[in-house]
Order: sequence, then C-alpha cells, then structure tokens
Amino acid sequence: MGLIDYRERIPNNVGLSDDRRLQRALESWQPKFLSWWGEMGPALPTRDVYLRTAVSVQRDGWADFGHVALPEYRWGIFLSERAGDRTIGFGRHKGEPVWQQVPGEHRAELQRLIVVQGDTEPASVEQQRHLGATAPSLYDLRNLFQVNVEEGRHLWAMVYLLHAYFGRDGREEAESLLLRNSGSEDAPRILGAFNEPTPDWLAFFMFTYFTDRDGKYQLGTLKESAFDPLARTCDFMLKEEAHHMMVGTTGIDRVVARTAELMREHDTDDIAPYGGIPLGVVQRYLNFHYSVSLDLFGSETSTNVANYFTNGLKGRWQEQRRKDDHVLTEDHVAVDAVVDGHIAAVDSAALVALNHDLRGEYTADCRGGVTRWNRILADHGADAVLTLPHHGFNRSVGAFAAHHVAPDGTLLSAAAWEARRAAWLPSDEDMAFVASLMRPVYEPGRIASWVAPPRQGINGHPFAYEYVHLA
Ligand code: BYC
Repeated sequence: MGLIDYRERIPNNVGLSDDRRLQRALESWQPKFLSWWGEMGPALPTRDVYLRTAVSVQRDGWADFGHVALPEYRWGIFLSERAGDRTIGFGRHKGEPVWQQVPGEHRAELQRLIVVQGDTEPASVEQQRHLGATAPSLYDLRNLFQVNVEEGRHLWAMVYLLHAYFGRDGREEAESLLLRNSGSEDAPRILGAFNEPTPDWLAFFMFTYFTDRDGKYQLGTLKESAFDPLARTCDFMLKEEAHHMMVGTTGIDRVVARTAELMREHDTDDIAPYGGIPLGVVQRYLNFHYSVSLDLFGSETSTNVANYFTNGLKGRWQEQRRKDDHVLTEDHVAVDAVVDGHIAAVDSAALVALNHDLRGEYTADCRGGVTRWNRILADHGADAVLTLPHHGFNRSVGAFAAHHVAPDGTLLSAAAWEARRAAWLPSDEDMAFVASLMRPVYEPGRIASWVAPPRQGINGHPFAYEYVHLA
C-alpha cells in the first residue's frame, strides 16, 4: 500500500495511523483480501453502486451514503465507544474489570470464536457471488452489494482482532480466512450453512432473514464478552446486521405479497403460470433455511458453551436484562431430546444448555416473521398460512441429528421421512422453477414478476432511483 493516509483509506477508530505493527500486518493482508474479493466477490461488473460506508462511530458517521466503485469501497475498522468502566457481567469473573488484552488461559478459545465468526463473513459473500446476474430490480441489486461490502467489513473487523491481539497465530488465521471457500471439497467453510449454495433470490431473502438472524444472536452474545475489543467490535457490527435482516424481512414480505396478489387475481393457488412463486415453494424454502440456520446454534447441550460462559468469553442474549445470578452454576432447565422413541423434555444443567437458550430467543424472533407474512396473506384475503417447522426437523447438528422429525414434530422412520421429503424441502423442480423466474431487471423503476416493489427506497430516494450503474 506504500505511503498512505490510513484514516482516509481505511476509516477507523483504532488509531491505525499510529500503530506500525498493525499497519504492517494489514499491508500484507489487504492485497490478498482484494484479490479474494476480485475472484470470489460480486461477479457482475458495475461502474458504481449507491452504498453506505461507515466512516466513524458517531451518529451520522456510520452511514455515509454515495455512489462508490465496489473495489474502492472503504472497508473500515470500528469499535463502538463504551462509556465508563465496564465490568464483566457474567461467569466466574463477574464484577471484575473487562480485559483489554487476551488472557493467556483463554487465548485459544477466544481465537477459535473469532475465527468461526470471521469465517462466516467471506463465506456469505462467496455464496452470493452470482446473484447480481439475476437481480429483480436495481434496488435489490444495490441491497445485495450493500450486504456484500458489509460482510467484507465484518471480515475486516475479525481480522483486525486477530492481527492486533493474537500475534503470529492470528496473522496465520487471518490468511486462512481467505483460503477456505464456501462449498469447497478440500477447504470448506467451518459451519454447515455457509457451504450451502444461495442459487436464487428467494434463497437470498431466506438467507438474509434466517441465517443473518443467527448472526444477530451470536453477535449479541459476543458483545457481552469480557474481552472488551471483541465486545465493542460486535456491538458496532450489529448496526449493520440490522440492514441485512431488513433485506430478508422485506424481501420475503414482498414475495408473499406478490404471491397473494396473483392468487387473488387469478383465483388459484397455482400461480406458477402467471410468473409468481407458489406459497408451497415459499414454505419449503422457509423450512430449509430455518432448519439449516438452527444448526448454527450448535448442540442443545454443549460443554463448549458452558466453558465460554463460565470464563466470560460469550454471554447470553441481553445478559444484563436477565433476572438471575449470571453465574448459573445451580440452575437447571428443560431441553427437548428423543427419549425411548418420543420427544420429551429432559432436565439439564443451565450452563451446558446455553446454545438451547439462544436458539429459543432466535426462534421467538423468527415467529415474528411468520406472523408478519401471515398478516400479509390475510390482508390479501388468502386463508393459507406459512408455519415455522419443529426445531427437530431436518437437523444435522444436536439432539435431533440422528432422527427423522416431520415439520409438525412427529417422529418418523427414515423411510417415511424420505418419502415426504419433496413435500417439505425444495425439490429439484422447485429450484428449477424458481431459477426460471430469475431474469435480471435493470431498468430503474421496473421489477420482476415474482416480487412486489418495496414500500420505500434507500435513504429517502424513490424505488426508481439509479442505485446501480452497470459497467
Ligand atoms: N457446522 O459443542 P457444539 C453470522 C462444531 S452467523 C459445522 O455443539 P458449540 C453471519 C463445533 O464447532 C454467526 N460444525 O457447539 C450470518 C464444535 O467443533 P469443535 C456466526 C459445527 O461449540 C450470515 C463441535 O461441532 N458466529 O455471523 O457450543 C451472513 C461441537 O459443537 C456446527 C458464531 O457462530 C455447524 N453448524 O457452538 C454472514 C459465533 N455447529 O470445537 C455472517 C461463534 C457446531 O469440537 N461460534 N459445530 O472442533 C460459536 O459460538 C460456536 O462455535 C457455535 C457452536 C455456536 C458455532
């Protein structure tokens, strides 16, 4: 990078221009990041895109809008400012001052958590690489790129922590984050959902609703961490995460609204001939993305999570609002498991059940989405409803991984489950049909047949604004 103005090129509030060691680490990593972005980032050539860039953590600084050429996006490094003397809120170090450096005894676990988090960010960019070729509108295309550059920035956020606090091991891990790839046979991404393809825009909206929402909850637990730089980094990332979930929530809203509109107009559920996505297909996509995202919470009972909590590395969702001792050594909770061929609530120590606790918060949030989509259906006069499948359905991680659970929670034999697969999960025909609808619409103000336009544009601009200039 040569002689550069770090505040200008890499907006930051970590004193980068005065930190030679960090500059050197980033100078060697940044060209590799840019070459990864070129190879694995958005494939559609564009001249510029109307994007927001975080240029400071002040109220008006974290969302600076303008048309930007994608490779010139300024991926910055920001930690939320924290007022006062923060103390550790949970676990055996509760009440002690938070850590500004990594304690030797927790180094390996903290590094692992940061690497797992960091690995998901570039993975999602890779998964979404080809979606630009089939965007339903310029507005949606812009949102895709906004999500992509911010996932890129979240990668920078984790790489900053690895470079600044984990020495040589951290630098090596930062390089490896660019070497694993989504879906790769030899070097896949770490977590399952990040190796699944995102082949079409319905999958993208489901991913940004369900999988990004796991991100919200995991970041929410890391923002409680006793390791203050991690806590403050995650707190700032959550601001950006909110937009990604808005893309998912309103994306599915708009698909459901269009589907319901076509059902009413043609008085049939079979709206495929009219260029809409039948509700059954939407339900099967929902089933898939929800169940794959549940796997991201790990096993219902896990000694890893008990250790993370006890050692102060990872808290609970809204830890401060919990009305208990924040240590949990004496507490017990009921966790679902399969016992003697039935799903039953089994007593578990609360500490090992913290993945289950977080998953419960997440599920309650997801129910809000389903209620919202059902209201849209009802408003259009449709009696059909969408539902969230049982948490045991289609699981590869945890207590239900070895079982076959129907979306309604019935335990089945493997053969009975397989016989119903196409009714519950997207079939090859579903995917081929959705793929057939995916044709790009790049004229400002126009939109594809299968999705309703948004209620509002971005940053006060109308839907018809030229959000993207293609190359
Ligand atoms: N796939 O004790 P267990 C986001 C591994 S998304 C593959 O049950 P634990 C985003 C696990 O690593 C948020 N492997 O679980 C969204 C462990 O391996 P080791 C990402 C899995 O450790 C959209 C073993 O199985 N952030 O930000 O209690 C776009 C036993 O695990 C999976 C985080 O996840 C899986 N699904 O919890 C962009 C936060 N699940 O250690 C971004 C950081 C588990 O025995 N990560 N395994 O080799 C964590 O807190 C925890 O690692 C997990 C797992 C919650 C993932």
